[in-house]
Amino acid sequence: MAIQKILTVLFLYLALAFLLVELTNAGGLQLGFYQRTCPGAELIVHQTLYRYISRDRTLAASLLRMHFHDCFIRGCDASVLISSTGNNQTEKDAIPNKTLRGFNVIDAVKSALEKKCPGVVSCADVLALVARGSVVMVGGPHWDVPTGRRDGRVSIANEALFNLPPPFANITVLKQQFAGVGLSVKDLAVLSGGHTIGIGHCTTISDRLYNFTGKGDTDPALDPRYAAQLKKKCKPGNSKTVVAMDPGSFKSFDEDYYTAVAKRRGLFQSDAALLDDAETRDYVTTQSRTHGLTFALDFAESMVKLGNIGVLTGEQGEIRKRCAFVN
Ligand code: HEM
Ligand SMILES: *[C@@H]1O[C@H](CO)[C@@H](O)[C@H](O)[C@H]1NC(C)=O
Ligand SMILES: *[C@@H]1O[C@H](CO)[C@@H](O)[C@H](O)[C@H]1NC(C)=O
Ligand SMILES: *[C@@H]1O[C@H](CO)[C@@H](O)[C@H](O)[C@H]1NC(C)=O
Ligand SMILES: CC(=O)N[C@H]1CO[C@H](CO)[C@@H](O)[C@@H]1O
Repeated sequence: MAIQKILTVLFLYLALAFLLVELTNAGGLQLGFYQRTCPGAELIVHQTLYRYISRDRTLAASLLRMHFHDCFIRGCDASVLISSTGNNQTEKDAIPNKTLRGFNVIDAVKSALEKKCPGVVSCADVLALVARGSVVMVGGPHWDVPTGRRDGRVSIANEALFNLPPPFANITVLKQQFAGVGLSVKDLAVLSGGHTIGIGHCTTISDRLYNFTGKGDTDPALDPRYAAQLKKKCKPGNSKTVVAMDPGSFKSFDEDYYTAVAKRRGLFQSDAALLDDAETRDYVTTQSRTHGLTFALDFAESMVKLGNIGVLTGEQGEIRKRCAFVN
């Protein structure tokens, strides 16, 4: 027993050491990119973010999701933050984004940074650092965030609609969409664990509860007793109410998500779909059985990969002055 424990700890340390070497220069980004140009940048991000999250823990979930949405569309270039103008409908206006909250937090962080070192820290890096800080502040793992991302100049509503996985996606679609941005099947299983925090709107599961195949039926992949509970909260046509994705601990980053999914209590079809593929199912059941033995480390690793998707570096893009507008 003792030997097993020592080996496990040793393994985790080795994996972490390997990860750090592996990722220090990933994708043209580097750790401590702002060390000379804006000393204390990460501290400013952390302190500003803490002011908001200590008042409202539920913001953490939305801020994590914001980084995910950003990276899936045109890479992590802060295109998710650009406001629509004139006839330009940007990602912010796309349906999946209507439920994002916390844009004001990003603006506050960016203002604090601009005060200290104007025009230096990109909004894309702000999103990456805020996502990490959010997870840490609600009890999740810490990871080193390589920085040096530049901000994009383009944001198109339709791209968000077509490139973000919808909550009714099956496992084939999910694997395709993750592969499309260079993420593995394991990354899919691991990053879905982000649903350990946060909420979903009743509208998102309404068909699952009341009209799964268009015949007034319920998704058979959902535990019937859980479906009954959800129906009490989410009456047909209710668009305002929200339900926790990881009931009991939706404000804390833990590994309970996998237990819920294993018990067929994942909120979305995309959560339930993790049971439809051998590799993702194995990940779900293993994390559930071992109380998330490797989840924290896996999540840290996959988040760094997520944060590397299609980044602009060097002379590409720009450093936006205000995150909602291109310069
Ligand atoms: C695998 C495909 C995914 C799908 C289909 C999906 C879909 C969704 C949907 C529909 C919502 C609910 C929005 C609402 O009704 O307010 C949601 C919330 C959320 N998602 Fe995902 N998601 C996916 C992956 C991810 C990933 C990779 C992350 C981050 C690592 C993530 C983090 C979150 C968080 C934290 C929330 C809660 C937001 C809040 O409380 O405001 N999701 N997701
Ligand atoms: C606005 O739309 C035009 C045409 O689609 C595009 O070239 C331009 O980059 C868009 N602006 C932004 C901010 O996305
Ligand atoms: C998954 O969904 C896609 C798109 O809706 C569909 O074309 C495909 O047949 C589905 N695959 C399975 C295995 O259900
Ligand atoms: C159920 O789905 C069918 C087919 O998509 C649709 O015609 C019908 O209006 C839906 N019923 C309700 C109550 O939403
Ligand atoms: C303009 C628009 O509809 N975009 C929305 C994206 O989501 C944020 C946060 O809920 C709203 O403030 C925006 O209005």
